[in-house]
Amino acid sequence: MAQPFSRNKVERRTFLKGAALIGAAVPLGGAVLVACGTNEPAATATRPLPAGTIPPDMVGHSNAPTTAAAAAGAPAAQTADGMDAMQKRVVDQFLANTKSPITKGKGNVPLQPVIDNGVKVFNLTMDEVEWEVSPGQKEKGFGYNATIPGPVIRATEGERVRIVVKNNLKESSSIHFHGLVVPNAMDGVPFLTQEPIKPGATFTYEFTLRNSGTHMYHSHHNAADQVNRGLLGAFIVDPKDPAKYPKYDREYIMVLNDVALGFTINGKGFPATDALTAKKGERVLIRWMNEGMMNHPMHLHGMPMEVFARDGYALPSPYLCDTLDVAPGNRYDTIVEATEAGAWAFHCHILSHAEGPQGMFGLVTALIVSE
Ligand SMILES: [Cu+2]
Repeated sequence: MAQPFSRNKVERRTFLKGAALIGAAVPLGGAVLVACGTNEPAATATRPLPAGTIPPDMVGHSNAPTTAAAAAGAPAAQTADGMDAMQKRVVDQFLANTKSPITKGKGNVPLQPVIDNGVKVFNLTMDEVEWEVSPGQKEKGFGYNATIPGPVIRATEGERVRIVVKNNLKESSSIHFHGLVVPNAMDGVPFLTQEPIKPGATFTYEFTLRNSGTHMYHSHHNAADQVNRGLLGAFIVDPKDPAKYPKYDREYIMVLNDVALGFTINGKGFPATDALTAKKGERVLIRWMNEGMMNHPMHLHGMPMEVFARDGYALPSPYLCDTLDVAPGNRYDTIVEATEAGAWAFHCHILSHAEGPQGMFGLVTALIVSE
């Protein structure tokens, strides 16, 4: 297939337009991406970046401009063509990722409970894990059941749940159920409500789900390191009466994080982030949660988001926006009506979390709407 745009005059807007042309074909046919040459494996070796190319606030943050483009021997960014080639390369990788994963490891997998006397029992472990954040970028992470984010815990308002967790780490930990109304002893704060869960030990949490909504679970021990490294996950409580929740056709959970593993959505940095896909006319539910240490104003091109719940509580007046600032600890429930076909960039608008000389990275994905 011909290049949909000139390589000599590529700028960001053109890239995205090109991505839209390619992306629109993605759900329909198989050969498009191969023709774009995106199937080559990413090299694992990293090369030093040209001096001065790392945004100041990204120094020490490992996933920013160390894109696979730089790693795989793409031209350095000293020239316009060199910079453009690197930027194209990561977009091509992202589009290839919509066909088959370009990194190992996947988080947010639904966790099937075991039923014990009417109680839904969820079994978790806390593990050290080598986590591939973006192609070739492997980090020392911590994960529940060895994934980042941990598995999705999901149940219905009014149900009783038991979470049994074994600590396989070399340090103590605990789990806090962020947003859930629980008995104090189940709140997961070491020395305030429980003893820390020591290495090798198992702890059991049990409570009845009193409030529905988009919630989270995460470590509350050495949290700036443990949560940042990946001890986090989504805890979704569906309302007892489904009529109380807006109708939707597809659902996505978007867990934001930063610093230790770089800027990530669901444990991956662009180009390894999963695209959101929809058919034109569908209502796409997106559940946002920020487990990181910075605000992330998430911006969708092309269509607005309707925000109808914050922290699991229905808003009295839902509102439309195209940029939603998700602060650490916040959750938002939003619906996008997929009225516009194409591949629409969806990214944090603190631009040093999203795009540099080597191309887009970190908190970037796309909503790909097919006809
Ligand atoms: Cu951000």
